[in-house]
Amino acid sequence: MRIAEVHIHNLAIADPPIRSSYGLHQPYALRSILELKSDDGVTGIAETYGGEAPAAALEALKPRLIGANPFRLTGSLMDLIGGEGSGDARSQTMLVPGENPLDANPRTYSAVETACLDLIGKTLNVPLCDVLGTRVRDAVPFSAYPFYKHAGGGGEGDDKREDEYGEALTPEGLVAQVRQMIATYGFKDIKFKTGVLDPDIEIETVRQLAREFRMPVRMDPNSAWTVETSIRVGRELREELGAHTGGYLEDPTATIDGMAAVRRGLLAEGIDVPLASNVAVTCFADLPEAFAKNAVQIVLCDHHYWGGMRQVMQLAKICQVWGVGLSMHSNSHLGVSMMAMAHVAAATPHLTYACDTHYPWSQAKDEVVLGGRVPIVDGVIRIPERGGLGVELDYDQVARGRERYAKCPYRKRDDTAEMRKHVDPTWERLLPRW
Ligand code: GKR
Ligand code: MG
Repeated sequence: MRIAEVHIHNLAIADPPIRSSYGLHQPYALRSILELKSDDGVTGIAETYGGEAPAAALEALKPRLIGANPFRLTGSLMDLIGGEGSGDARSQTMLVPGENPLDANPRTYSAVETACLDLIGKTLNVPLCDVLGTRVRDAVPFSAYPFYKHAGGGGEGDDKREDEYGEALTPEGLVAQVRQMIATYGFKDIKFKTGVLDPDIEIETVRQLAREFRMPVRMDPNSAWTVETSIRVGRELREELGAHTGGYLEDPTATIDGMAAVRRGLLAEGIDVPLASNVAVTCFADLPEAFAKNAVQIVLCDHHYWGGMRQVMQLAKICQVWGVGLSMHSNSHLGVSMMAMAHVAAATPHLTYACDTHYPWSQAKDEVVLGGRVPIVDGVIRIPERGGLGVELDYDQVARGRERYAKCPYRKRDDTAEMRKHVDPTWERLLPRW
């Protein structure tokens, strides 16, 4: 089997105005779809970050993809995930995920790997997690992912969307948002994006969420706080976020040293609120320092930028050996990424928390998966007994996504620009802000 055709689709999908310490989401999130078609006429697909740079990187790789054997292709691309500047090096830039030039190669590699594994799975009629070979669960749990949010449903002009969730800028608004998400998807865990409002309001919001839903809550201010503020929040929320609840505090402050200082400060007071990270720790090269300094008790994996699914499985094993938990990070995405996340989670034994997903923030109108949105029922995605990812592309929907991309002015994610446009013309991303 050889790869005969490679297609890359740039898509724009409506995205509501949700907030984080990065700023405000633009009306469209950008995604790329990669298709690898074999000479047998089978097509493997992958979804990754969108906009100009990720698509150009995939485009540039075409000559190495055409004619390649998909069973061996990812082995011949190891230069993208090993060696200087390609995945073995430190990659922290504090830029939004998907816009970090230092992990561009692992992201490109990951898309090719996912498409190859899908192609192999579809050719053999074997689900992708069974191609990976270590399926340990058939149903993968995901978390509700509430955000502080302005009014609006995303999209622009005559493509402006209904506001499914409404504004949520108060503790009560957040509780209402989570109630709606849980009613629709049945989630059993809550991952709450913070670093947006004064920490006292966010503390109150977590308290209300924990009281109302009685399920594990995680709080992620994306490095918006000082070490002192982080310790104070950990102290005040020890009952809501403590290890005994299945909760955690994610990236309260920037840098491995900052995280280590927060952990030390909390432990000195006898408080076991574990710290998770997808900001202080973004690649394998961060692990030795992070573990040596006890900066991170849970790593958030993400096959999109950790260099693919098999790298995530290796990360899981390293974490297990070091007694560190593993959770899964997410950015705005469609059903192809959703299924890839579910398959790698199904095949990763040491996955100790329900995974994050932005999927509730995307809309059926933009879904490119044939048959519509991937179902999340009772908070889980069930692995379908179909080959590869278990989903195919709906080419009419892909064409609509391409059209939206062509029409919209966005070519990269820029939450600061959007914040200045709609909320505060003088806004700057401050780390720490509080
Ligand atoms: O979508 O605004 C967002 C999130 O803040 C996202 O960019 C983060 O990557 O979900 C993420 C996280 O867990 O840090
Ligand atoms: Mg995070």
